[in-house]
Amino acid sequence: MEGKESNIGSSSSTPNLIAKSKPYTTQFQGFSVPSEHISSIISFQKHFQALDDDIIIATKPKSGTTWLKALVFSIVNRHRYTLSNTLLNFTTPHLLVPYFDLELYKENPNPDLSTIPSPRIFSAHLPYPILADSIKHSNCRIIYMTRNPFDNTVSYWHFINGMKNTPKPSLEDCFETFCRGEEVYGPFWDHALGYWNMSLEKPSNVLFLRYEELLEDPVAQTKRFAEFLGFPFSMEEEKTGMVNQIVDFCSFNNFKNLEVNKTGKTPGPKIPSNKLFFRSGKVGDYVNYFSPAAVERLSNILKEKLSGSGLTFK
Ligand code: PAP
Repeated sequence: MEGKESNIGSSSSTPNLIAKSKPYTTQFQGFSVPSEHISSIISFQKHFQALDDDIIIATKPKSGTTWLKALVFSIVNRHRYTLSNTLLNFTTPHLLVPYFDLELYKENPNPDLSTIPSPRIFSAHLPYPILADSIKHSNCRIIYMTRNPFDNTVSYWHFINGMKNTPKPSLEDCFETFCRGEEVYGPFWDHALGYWNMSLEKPSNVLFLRYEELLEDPVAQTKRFAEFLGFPFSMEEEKTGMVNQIVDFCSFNNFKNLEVNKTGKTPGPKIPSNKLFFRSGKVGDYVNYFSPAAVERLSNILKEKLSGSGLTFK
C-alpha cells in the first residue's frame, strides 16, 4: 500500500480495530500482548534456561529487528561463513534468530534448545519485565533497538495491513492506540524504559540503541555490537574491510534484494512474503503521514512518560 492519503491531524474518534477486535491483544503483566502468544510466553517464562553466552535481540515490532538480526548473525558467525556462503543468503534472519514466543515455545512448551550451537542467538518483542527470570539472572547479552515512535507507527501500519488474517486498522486507529499505550507490545514508553533502565544498571549486559543511530553510522555501531558481544574485530579484520563488508551486505538495498528476501516466505499463514519486512528503510518518513498537530500531541505524551529518565527521541 502506498498510503500517503492518511495525514492525521487532530485526535480522531475512529473506532480502534486493534483494541476492539478482541482477542488480538490482551493485557498481560502490564503490556498489550498478542493474545495468541500468551501461552507460549508463559511456557518461555517457566522453562527457558539462559546460558551466559546467549545473545538476545530485543525490539518492539518494526524497529529494525530484521536488520539487527542480520548484523548480529553476521558478526558472530563471521569465522564460520563468508558473506558469499552465509546462511543469510538462503534463509530469512527471522528463522536464523528465532523468537521465543512467536516460534520456539509456540508448538512445544518446553523445547530442547541445548543442541543450538553456541552462542545461541534468540529474539523477543517482549518487554524486559516479561523476559524469563533466567535471562535476568544470567550474564547473557541483550541488544535492544528502539525507533522514533512516528516512523515506528507508520511502519507497523503498513506491515499489519500487508499481513494475512490480522485486523486491518487505519493509520488513525494505529495512532490512537499508540497514544493510549495499547498498541501491540505497548506501551511504547514502558517497553523502551525497561531496557533503557537496565542498560544503565547493567551496561555490560544490556546495550540500548536507536534505529536512527544505526542508520547514521552503521560501521561504528557494528563495531560496538561486536565489542559488546565479545566478538571484537581484530586490527587485521578492520584493515581488510570486514566491518564494511558486513555493513554493506546487511544494508537495506543489498539485503532486501537477496532472493530469499524478495521472493522467499517465512513459514506460517500470516506473512505472505519476506519482502513485507522491507519497505522504505528511512528515517523521518512519518512527515508524509502525520500533521504537525499529531506530532506535537504524541511528543507531549512521550515527554511526560519519559520525564526524568534521560531517554530521548529526536
Ligand atoms: P519486524 O518487527 O516485523 O521484524 P522490523 O524488521 O523490526 O520488523 O522492522 C521493519 C522496518 O525495518 C521497516 O521499516 P519501514 O517500514 O519504515 O521501511 C523496514 O524497511 C526496515 N528495515 C528492514 N531491513 C532494513 C535494513 N537492512 N536497513 C534498514 N532498515 C531496514
